[in-house]
Amino acid sequence: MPTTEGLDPFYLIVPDAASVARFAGIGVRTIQLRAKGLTSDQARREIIASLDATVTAGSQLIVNDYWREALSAGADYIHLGQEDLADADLPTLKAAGIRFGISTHDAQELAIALAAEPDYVALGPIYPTTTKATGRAAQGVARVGEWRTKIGRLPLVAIGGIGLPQASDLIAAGADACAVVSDVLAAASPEARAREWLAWSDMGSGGR
Ligand code: TZP
Ligand code: MG
Repeated sequence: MPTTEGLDPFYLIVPDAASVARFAGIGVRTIQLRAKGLTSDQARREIIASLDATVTAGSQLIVNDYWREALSAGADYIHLGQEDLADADLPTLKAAGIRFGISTHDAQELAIALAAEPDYVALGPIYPTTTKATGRAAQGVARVGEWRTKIGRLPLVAIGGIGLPQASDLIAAGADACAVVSDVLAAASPEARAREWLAWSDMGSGGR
């Protein structure tokens, strides 16, 4: 399925380079490396290994958090939380041609994100999730439509508690992609579940 600004409707988030390689190897096209608690050296190694895997597979890697290491390792797409924005050197990242997405949870964060001129905006948590303690109530599907209206044509990534049964509704509501952790990683067969998501994406992700 054609991607929106490099994003596949199925946007998988994984915790390490081994997982990036595992899912790039079965054809997942958009993969975020969301590794926590690494030293700078560890992060750089994880990013380089992830890039090796995704470049080989022709997948898009998006690196969460470690923007300095992503820059030095040659990554071309990063994801920044609101807490990362103050620290990130956006002019340097932009000058290096690195694209970036930004997390948002409310209208104020959206305004901050839009001012940074990101390549996508993420909205979450759409549904309750135990994967990340966001401290936020679930946004619900209607919020996706609200964000779509507010951000115009900018790609929108929905995240948080999303399973394949909900995905088409989110696309219909205005999301371009569904970012997913546990629906895939906690499945009895993560590879089989990822293939189901890929089939959904290949079929037009809900007919949009
Ligand atoms: N940011 C907002 S919710 C979330 C992140 C990283 C976790 C999404 O995980 P899951 O398991 O798909 O709910
Ligand atoms: Mg972060």
